[in-house]
Parts: sequence; C-alpha cells; structure tokens
Amino acid sequence: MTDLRLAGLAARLPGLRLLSTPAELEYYGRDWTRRWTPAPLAIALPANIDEVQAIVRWANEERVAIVPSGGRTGLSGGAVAANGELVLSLERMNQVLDFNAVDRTLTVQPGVILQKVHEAAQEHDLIYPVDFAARGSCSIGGNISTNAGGIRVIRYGNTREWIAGLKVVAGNGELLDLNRGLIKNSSGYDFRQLLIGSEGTLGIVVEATLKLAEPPPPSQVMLLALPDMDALMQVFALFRQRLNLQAFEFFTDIALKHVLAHGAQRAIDGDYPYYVVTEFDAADELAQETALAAFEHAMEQGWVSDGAIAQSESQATALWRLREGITESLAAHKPYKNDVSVRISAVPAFLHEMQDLLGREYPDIEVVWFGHIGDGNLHINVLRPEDLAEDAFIAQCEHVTKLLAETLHRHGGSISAEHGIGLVKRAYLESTRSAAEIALMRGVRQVFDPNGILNPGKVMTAG
Ligand code: 2HG
Ligand code: ZN
Repeated sequence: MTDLRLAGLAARLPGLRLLSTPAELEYYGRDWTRRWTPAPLAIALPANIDEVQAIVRWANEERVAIVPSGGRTGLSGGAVAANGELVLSLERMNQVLDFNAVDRTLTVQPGVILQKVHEAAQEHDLIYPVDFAARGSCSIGGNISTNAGGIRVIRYGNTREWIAGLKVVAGNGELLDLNRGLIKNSSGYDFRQLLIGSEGTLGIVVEATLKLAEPPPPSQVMLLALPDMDALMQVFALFRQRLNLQAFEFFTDIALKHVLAHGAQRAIDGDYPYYVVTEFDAADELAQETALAAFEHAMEQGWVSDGAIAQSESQATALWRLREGITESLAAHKPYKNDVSVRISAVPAFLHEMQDLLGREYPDIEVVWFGHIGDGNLHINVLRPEDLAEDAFIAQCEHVTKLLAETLHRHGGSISAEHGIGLVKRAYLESTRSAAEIALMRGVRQVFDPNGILNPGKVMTAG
C-alpha cells in the first residue's frame, strides 16, 4: 500500500477490508452509466456502523472524498468514482436485522438487495411495495439515497413513503438516528426525508427501518395497443376511474422492436405506435368483468386497437417482460438516458411538442420513449447511430437534453423524475430548481458535510 493516507486508515482500522487491484478499482468505480473512466483511490468495505463512522472521520482529517456505493445500478453517475475518491461500498453490510410484527417493519442494513427485502417481507405474508426491474442488483441503501420509484409508484408512491427510520453517518462523522420508526413525529425538521433522495451528498445510510404493507389482492396483467397518445390518456383516465391500478406503464413501437429483438415474445399481432402494460386488482369474477367492460368500452371508443390479457402467471411475466426488458435490450446501443416528469395532465402536450422538435432537429436518430406514464414519468433513451463517434454523439445528446430542459421548464416539469441528478444531469439542475432553492441546497450540504467529502461534484458543484 503506497498511499500514506490509506496506510493511516489501515492502521486505524486493522480489520477493515480495503481493495485496490486495477480490476477492483474498475468494478467499484463505475455505475450503469458507463460514461466515465473509473479512477478511485481504493475501495473500503466496512462491516459495521463503527467502521463507516471511522472512515468518514478519517476522510475529514485527510480531506479524502468518499463515494458511497450500493448496487451501482444508477443511471445518473451518482456512484461514479473518477477522481481519486475512496469508494465506500456497503455491500458487506447486507443483513436483515429485525422484523417487528406489531409495527409491521423490517430493519435492514443498507447492502441488502431489493429482491431480498421483498423475500424477507413475503416470509411474514407482507410486502415491501417499491419495485423495479433492477430489483436483483440494486441495494436498499441506494434506493433510499436516490428515492427510487419504479413500476408500483402509481399505487404505493416512491421509496420515501416506506422509510420509518433511518440511521445515517453524516458527512461530519456524526451518527444520526432519524425518526426511530415513529408514525407520528411532529418535532421539527424531518431530516429522514431530507436524507432520502440526497444521492449520498449529506450522509451515508447505515441502517433503515422499512414499512411493510398487506399484499394486494390477486391481480391481472393486460397489454394494450393504442393508436395515439390522446387515446392512451383517455384509457388511463377510464382505467384509473374503474379499476384499482397497481401499474400503468407505456412504451412505443420502437421500444417494442428492441425488446422483441432481445428475445421477448410478441403478444399482439400487428404494429401500433403505443403500448401499455397495466396491472390491476382482480380478486373475483366481478372485478374481472369490470376490467373486461372497461377494455371493451375503450375498444368501442377507438382508444384501444388491440389487447391481450394474461391467463397465467407465466403469461403475466411474459407481458411484463415487454416493458421491464427495455433497458436491457437497449444497453448494447449505449443509449443516452433522460428521465423526466411532468404533471399527468401535461403529458400529451409535452410529448407531442418533444416528439415534433426531435423529429425536426434530429430526423435520423432513434429515440426510444417508455416509462411510468401513470406517474407522468417518461424515459427517453437516445440511441447512438453506429457511424457516429462517441464524442459527437454525446454532444448531440447534450443538445437534446437542453431542448428537453427548456420544454420541461415551460411545462413545469422536472429533468429528473426518479434517477437523480448525479453527474449526468448536474448542468440542468437550474432548469428544474430555482436559484434560491439551489443556494439553500448548497447551504444544507455545507451543514451536513462541512469539508465537502461526500460525493463531491454530484447533484451540484460546490458553488
Ligand atoms: C425503468 O423504468 C428504469 O425501466 C430504467 O427506470 C429506465 O433505462 C431507462 O432509461
Ligand atoms: Zn423507470
């Protein structure tokens, strides 16, 4: 170990696992964005809260930047370490600590994978309702740090709705025990909520108490093909009024093309511009008849062109794959990702305007639209043409994002709906948050992390 600062850390914490081979630096230094060349100083894998606290105190003394690291499935560069930072991976702190049947809570360490949280809740006939395609790789600490959303937000809300208590090591090294599982706690500022979604810039999540819920009634999954966006919004209004929706997700024909090419199975013949995968409560015959009636009404109105309803668990999984497989099916094209939101009522106008604008300015680039339309959250993946060099492509995409940011600003939307700001969207923060808000954000950061050691450069520059 040549770095004197690291030698000091190792001497202070003899049991601490530290990694520094080139392969390890590369592996832990990047997230799913794949845009930056990883260059961390080393990787620390603490085994407990005391070690996390000792690392943060050491980092303050030595002025070493820390990148907190979970499953690194983020898409905004929030977990990238490209500037000699110490990556603090929580992956060894991966135990479910406690289940409380009376409170209906599960207390977990931050490195627990989301799928394992789901399984732990199911063991007690309950659910942890936040869910999305990266469930097998992302960690609960990362979910909390980014206030992850996903495919059930329409029913259950974002991660922040499900956190009853949070232990964090703040940037100044203090251990904070926030909200302690209380349902009601009207005793001043709610730092738990402030920490959720702060992208590792205020503190490191070291333990969380999660709320659990009753499982929903048995459900049905339906695929709909639609002629245009206005029809899609009519169907959304109809289904939301008549059914208890668990999910309402959309994608375009271009997304379908990629997901089919990647091995998913076609469920509807014919080609249509828009598709929806929706899941809703269907506990009994009456609920199923209501759903069928809503579908038939939508067909009669010409809002739906065709549809398929899953008759078994495996068919439901196959329909969901059409939506959940999109990200993976695009990965080889090195897409440039945008994740935006507007109010639901503004979706059609925003989408039309953006599609027209992109069609005019960039008729030759392939843009894939999909996402959580029931939450007003659209994912816009711009695919790199094979003959375009990486640098030229990024420059083009930055321009697309600028156009998006301007259009979103006019529609009162946000440049990041659920993926965070990280590095990727830092330059566009001002399109969504006012100068006064950003100044306050910098002030808050200074209070929690006076030496600026936590995830520097992420979300916003030091100012
Ligand atoms: C999803 O909804 C994820 O599938 C990923 O948020 C979105 O790949 C994307 O752009
Ligand atoms: Zn999403």
